Amino acid sequence: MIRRYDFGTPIPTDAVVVPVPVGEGSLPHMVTATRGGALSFTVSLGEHDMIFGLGESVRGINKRGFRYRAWNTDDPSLHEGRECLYASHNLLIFSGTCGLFGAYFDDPGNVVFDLGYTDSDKAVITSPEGNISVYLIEEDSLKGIVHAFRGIIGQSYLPPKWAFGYIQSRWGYASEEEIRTIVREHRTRHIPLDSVSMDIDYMERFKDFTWNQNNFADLKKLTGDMGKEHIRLVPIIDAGVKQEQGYDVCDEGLAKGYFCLKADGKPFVGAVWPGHSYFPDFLRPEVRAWFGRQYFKLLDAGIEGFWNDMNEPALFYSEETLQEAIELAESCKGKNLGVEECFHLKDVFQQTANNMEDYRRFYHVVDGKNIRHDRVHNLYGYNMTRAAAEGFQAYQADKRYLLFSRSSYVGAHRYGGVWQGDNCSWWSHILLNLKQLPSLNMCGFLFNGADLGGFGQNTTEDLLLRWLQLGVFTPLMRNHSAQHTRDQEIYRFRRSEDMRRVLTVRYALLPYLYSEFMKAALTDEMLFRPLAFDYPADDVACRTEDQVMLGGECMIAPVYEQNARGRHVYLPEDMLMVRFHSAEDYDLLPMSAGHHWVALELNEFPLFIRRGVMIPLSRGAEWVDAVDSRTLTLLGWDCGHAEYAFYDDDGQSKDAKLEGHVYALRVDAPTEGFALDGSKLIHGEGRD
Ligand code: MIG
Repeated sequence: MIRRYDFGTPIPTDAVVVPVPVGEGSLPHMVTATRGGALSFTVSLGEHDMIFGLGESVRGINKRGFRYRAWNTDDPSLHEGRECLYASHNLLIFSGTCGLFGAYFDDPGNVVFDLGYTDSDKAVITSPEGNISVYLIEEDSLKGIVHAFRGIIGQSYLPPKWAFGYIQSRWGYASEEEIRTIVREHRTRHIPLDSVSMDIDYMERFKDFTWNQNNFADLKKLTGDMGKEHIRLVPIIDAGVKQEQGYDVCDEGLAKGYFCLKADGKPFVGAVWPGHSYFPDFLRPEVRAWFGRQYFKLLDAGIEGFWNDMNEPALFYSEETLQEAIELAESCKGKNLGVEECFHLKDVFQQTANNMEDYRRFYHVVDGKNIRHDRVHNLYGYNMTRAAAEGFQAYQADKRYLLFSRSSYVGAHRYGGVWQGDNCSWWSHILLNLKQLPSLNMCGFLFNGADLGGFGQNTTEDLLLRWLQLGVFTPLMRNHSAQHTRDQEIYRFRRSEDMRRVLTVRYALLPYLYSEFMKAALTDEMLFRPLAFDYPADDVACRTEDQVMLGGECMIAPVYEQNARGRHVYLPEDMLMVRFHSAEDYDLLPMSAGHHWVALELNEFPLFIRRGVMIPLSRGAEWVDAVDSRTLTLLGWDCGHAEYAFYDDDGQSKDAKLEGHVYALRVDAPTEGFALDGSKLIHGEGRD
């Protein structure tokens, strides 16, 4: 049961798209209080109560014990002290003596979630101005709460099937030649590959919807040639539009009044990659329609997928903040600065980026009224994504496009996926990646993935290999790294053959992963779940955060420590371990419930399948379109009469549905149109 409780004048966000009845009386489970203009909601916590949710954020799957903040921020250092990352997903799920309920805090401003940080026995959620809708969700299970929440926020975005292929990316690819080389290096070595991302250097001086005429002289020819190699190019689009006379997007946006304005009615200018830039007011439908149409230029050139960046929006500086800093510096000139003053001076220059004063300097138009940016800050990336998706819809209504964004808010999950921002080549970020998967899924973001191998800092061969072993299971599987860091393409490394073998497993599992993804999206379920969701009565499972459930059948447990030759795994029930070396080479080991030390050399990684069910494995391929999803092997233990509900479709039609697309796969009664090979099936304790 879901009820809505409104406080003040909530700002429309379109996060929730299904009408929810208004609750009577006061908000259950929480004490509501006002302080200054702020409004707080307090939940009293029992000692072992757990709190789930918050989508893209740092720390545990159980969010208890820290303070988080909803404030989409471009800061490429995802350390444990960060209160906010690139996205705001304001869902909390409480479980324990405090009750079993979810609460969605729909307020696009700077909401603070103090989850047992100030007072360990209290969760206090504060809305800065008290204009908020709280959706209270009461169901009898954790899964049920998420399912109900997902039911009111609308169906998750469906990517095309090819988007599940491996994507090679790097900030710095600057020419057609370079892209052709990368593709060749993969193809000649038989390293599977479906796409190459194009980062900002493909543009003409960082101008959105342009491409460099010297280095990409004929983009249409390039996409055509790539198409013959079964490769799609995926260009980046940034939020800021370069200020430049004669640049059509700039001129048109100004003429039509589509950019965010300051209080004096002049367009706000902030500096990002193109230098001085304007910021489209994506909150207005007519601006979204206009911006969405700009994508046609690249769609016409054969592009079928994009990533939207810098849409928190990131600001390097504004003239105003920079001027203040310069004035301060000038006032210091010739003075004998004390330590404090000197540090202050440095800070002031640091703080010209993503400065709160700048976010208070410009306005959006919502329902005909001017509204200051900081009050709707977290809606910006969401509506940029929406603009793109609405553009694709207008371009070709029945086709799925790949789209993923850096910044998001609940609601954006209907229009695109996300990537988890600028991580680093650190082992701890493999674990962060893992923990974010179920939390993102709770909030509707099923299509997601982190920069495999790490974005910032220099990767190492073993880190990339281990991270790919997790990436095998994430819907977006993209190797991406920052400029000036060590080369990170698979073929650069001595162990590239081991990495290639990891990718063969991705493509062999693709029919299964796609099937589970689509079923989850079409039925408002999670692809990845905390163990606590599946085994709520098992306290060890509830506290296990370095393993997550995948789909209806599996559990994953990646190795995330350097030099490890295995790891501890907790099995909440009997499971079959598939220890992969490659798609053709794997061991099947039945294991009983309990604690295990699992040996896993650098070129080995596990997938656990519940006893009594099975999953399909294909023969793989070097690109998605070549994967034969009608010739399958079934893997399982003790599941001779089990059935796998296999979803498959053409991979591109927009109106995907379960009806007519689910096939019951059984070993003893093969489904028509499928070639099944039951030879890998294990029955009872034995193996064949
Ligand atoms: O300020 O486009 O997160 O993936 O490579 C950095 C350059 C801008 C941030 C993105 C990253 C991308 C980079 N961008």
